[in-house]
Amino acid sequence: MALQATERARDLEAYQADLRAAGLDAPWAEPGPLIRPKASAVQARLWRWADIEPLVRRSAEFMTLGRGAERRVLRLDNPGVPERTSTHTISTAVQYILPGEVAPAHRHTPNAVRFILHGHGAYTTVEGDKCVMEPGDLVLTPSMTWHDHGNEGRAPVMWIDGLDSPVLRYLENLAMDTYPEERQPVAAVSGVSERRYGAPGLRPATAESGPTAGQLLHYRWEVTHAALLRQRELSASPYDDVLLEYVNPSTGRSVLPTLGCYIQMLRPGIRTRSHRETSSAVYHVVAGAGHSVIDGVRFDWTHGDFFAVPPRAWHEHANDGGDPAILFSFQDVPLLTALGLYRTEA
Ligand code: GTQ
Ligand code: FE2
Repeated sequence: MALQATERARDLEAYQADLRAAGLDAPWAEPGPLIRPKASAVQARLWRWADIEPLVRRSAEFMTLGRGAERRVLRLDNPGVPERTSTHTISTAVQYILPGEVAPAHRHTPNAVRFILHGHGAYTTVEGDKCVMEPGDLVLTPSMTWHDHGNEGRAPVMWIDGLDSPVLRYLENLAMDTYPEERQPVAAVSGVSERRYGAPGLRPATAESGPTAGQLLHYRWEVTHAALLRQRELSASPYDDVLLEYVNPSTGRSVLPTLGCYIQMLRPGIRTRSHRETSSAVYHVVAGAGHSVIDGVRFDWTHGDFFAVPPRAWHEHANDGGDPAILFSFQDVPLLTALGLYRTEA
């Protein structure tokens, strides 16, 4: 009997060697179910603005913008996630641009979003449409749209970049082109997308063509902030309090196919109920202070901080101050939804 068992084991080893040589694998040879649940590599974590800001400012001592070093960015690195991204689907960075500097024109397959933090007079030109950005504004550079940035103000400008580059990497379609000139030519009138699509409840009735047709590229802080404040006395979500999604005004869909952008107000004293989602998120604290409990761990946050919520992690938020707390977030909800995989659990 024992001899037979060892013989069988030896035969199986030989069989598996034959499988490997033939480029095959027998999952039934390993114990356990065929589809094994895998814990998320994404960690719940907090990045403090008090740590980030001085390091962002110091980065200018070590790098000069130009060809080969095109963006002065520091990425929010989630330990455990390969390729140093903030979640497995979302790459987040803080970008810093000094007065007079130009970040040269290029385009790439990842979709990107910017949320402006500090400084005045910087612009992003998207397909010739110059968007002059102010703090709190959101600017889109959809996949394969040409874009360049510059700072025409008198002080440094900082913003957040959110990209779906991990998704493009996974899909093995990460690609980038450089524009022949440092900057794109700009249209005679700036802020074209905002002029066409920026009025609530109105959209052009005649179809446009071109790479950014039908899209609002620039969402202004005044509009966003007013929309939040108008809901101060209204009933809201028990899980998120007042939560708004930035949408494409032509379609009502998420601003990008993979990444949704959200703005949220936690009213003073609010403590939300815990829930979890199949999606992941990166939050930025625009105003106020409070805390979130993510999978049982409490993270206290204040103005400027960032935190990541892994997929399926229980999370709840609380505003501990006397003023509204405002959170901006990138979430991969649209991607999960498109795949029929978006779920929530209370
Ligand atoms: O500003 O175009 O953080 O292309 C990463 C890649 C920013 C940008 C990033 C980019 C950009
Ligand atoms: Fe870019």
